[in-house]
Amino acid sequence: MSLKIPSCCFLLAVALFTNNTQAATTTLTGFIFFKGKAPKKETIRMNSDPACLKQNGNNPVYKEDVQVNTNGTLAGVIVYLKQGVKPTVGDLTPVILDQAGCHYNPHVLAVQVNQPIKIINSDPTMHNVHSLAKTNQNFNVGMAGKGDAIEKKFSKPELPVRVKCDVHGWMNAFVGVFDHPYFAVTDSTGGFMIKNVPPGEYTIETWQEKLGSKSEKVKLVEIGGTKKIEFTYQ
Ligand SMILES: [Cu+2]
Repeated sequence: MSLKIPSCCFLLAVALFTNNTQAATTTLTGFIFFKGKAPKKETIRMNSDPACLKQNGNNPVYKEDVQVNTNGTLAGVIVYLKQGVKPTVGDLTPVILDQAGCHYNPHVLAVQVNQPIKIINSDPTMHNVHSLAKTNQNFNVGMAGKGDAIEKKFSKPELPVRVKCDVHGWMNAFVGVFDHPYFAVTDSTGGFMIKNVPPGEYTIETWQEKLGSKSEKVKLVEIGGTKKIEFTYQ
């Protein structure tokens, strides 16, 4: 005799199962703090190219090697899962690296392996975009003027890949390449959020171009929800 399950019960079971699957992942979120006196802002001298000065309306542009936000946090810090994470392919939507005002925007970028990086030139001057990877294959491309765009990818995990412009010696960007989607870059709020992290034991690590790295072990059991983590640089 076959057992007949009423369709309402079947739907309920599906709903419960789906809910459970979603609940099993965790969102890692928090802030990167900077304690102490913020380093003095350093102006970039762009005098060698009048087009660069003009693009910025002769306003000062500051170095971004240590970006302390007004709320005492740090921008431009990469936060990522380092150990315990299996290679995973997430959303591979292209990300933009803009050369605007003779400055890379963003200064710090994080991508997945094979995620397209659309590099654009928004300036009416020549830039050349030159990667200095140690593990990945490098590129060095001249971009003659406004509206030029190219697309590049990195095929292996690497942190950091420095990108520079040989025309304007001050132009610097850093790219973190990961074989999973569990990373974030802090912005002007100093906050980060890494979604959909499966249960497991991980090392969560930070990278800051001048101040180095910090790490912490996290154990995520199948509780779902949110786990808060903070890091403090001095
Ligand atoms: Cu340039």
